[in-house]
Amino acid sequence: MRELPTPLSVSCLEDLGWGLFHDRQLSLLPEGEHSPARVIDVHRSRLHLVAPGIDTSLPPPGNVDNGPVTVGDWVLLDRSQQKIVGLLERSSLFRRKAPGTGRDVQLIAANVDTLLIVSSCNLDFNEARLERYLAIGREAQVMSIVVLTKADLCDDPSEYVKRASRLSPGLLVEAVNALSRTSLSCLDTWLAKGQTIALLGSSGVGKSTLSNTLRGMDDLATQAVRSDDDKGRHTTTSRQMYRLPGGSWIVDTPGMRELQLTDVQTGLDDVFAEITGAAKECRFGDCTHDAEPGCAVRAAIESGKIDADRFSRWRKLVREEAHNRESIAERRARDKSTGKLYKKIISETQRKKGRDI
Ligand SMILES: Nc1nc2c(ncn2[C@@H]2O[C@H](COP(=O)(O)OP(=O)(O)OP(=O)(O)O)[C@@H](O)[C@H]2O)c(=O)[nH]1
Ligand SMILES: [Mg+2]
Ligand SMILES: [Zn+2]
Repeated sequence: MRELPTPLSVSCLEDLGWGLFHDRQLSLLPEGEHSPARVIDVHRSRLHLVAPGIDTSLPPPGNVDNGPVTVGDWVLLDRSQQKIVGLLERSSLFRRKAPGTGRDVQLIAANVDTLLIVSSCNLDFNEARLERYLAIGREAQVMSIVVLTKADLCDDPSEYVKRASRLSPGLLVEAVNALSRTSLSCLDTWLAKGQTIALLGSSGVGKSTLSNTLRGMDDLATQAVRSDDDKGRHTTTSRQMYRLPGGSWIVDTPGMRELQLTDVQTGLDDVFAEITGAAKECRFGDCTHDAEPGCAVRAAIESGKIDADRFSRWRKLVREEAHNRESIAERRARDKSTGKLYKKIISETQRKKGRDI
């Protein structure tokens, strides 16, 4: 078994981010039969679970990578605390199509309050990639902040901030030096006790560096990026939650090589609101915005109200998302086991209480 770090002691569930949303679900279950615990580490074949008086590592129900449980999840343990018997509904969930050609969905993190989309003020910076992360954050309805690291290595970070700010109205963008705690004080508002923040971004942007600085420790492995293209070396390999000094939690994740979207229609509509808004004014409801008469989107591009590059990126994402969603739905129809664990606890609840969750 993998060696666990020093046991985490939490005095109450609230210390772990437990709140009304999950409490309501628990209140529908028979008292004393299940105890909730939070998944703070997903690593190969084990889930690390923590709750008051519990710090344990158990095998997940099903396959870890594409399985039904992810970091940040609240699971229910049986009375002996030896087995996971249920999964609580999530207040938020990030997911993507699993890398490669398969039709699996990979869950990234659950029950997150704030998403930090991390990129750097260097060659990593890429609008199209940021829009992908933003769509995931908006779909999950969590506050998303773009954090641009390595501002200390850049002559004019404000150029990057400007470019990122244009990606969504009102988007909060912070340029920081991830090695300096003072520079990260702009994030303090999101770090209140019991809050969970997650870091997403490509390899080498400084997610683990930022976690280390916020924790006031430097035990998470970090590695210099390649000098020719600023790409990272995929140093972090597991998704793990760490407690910060003020009592919030940070989820560090491995850098993503590929972020294929699925099930984020609303998120895309939201990130590209100026395009979806204009599309409502097109003469034909099914306008493809190619050559139809009365196309309000093309008119807005011509008048400069909509950026042509953003339109091309939107179109690419909408097609990709629809393709992935459809192929995954087909697969789901064949594989009814997805969501079995959740359904199990719901049906058990309904049977015992005769009520709806
Ligand atoms: N000067 C400076 N260096 C930084 C900053 N952020 C990260 N670095 C450096 O960038 C390199 C990569 O940082 P990591 O924290 O390993 O990046 P990561 O995002 O965790 O990468 P993966 O684990 O591979 O996904 C390290 O050498 C860090 O010291 C920053 O804001 N300023
Ligand atoms: Mg890392
Ligand atoms: Zn149109």
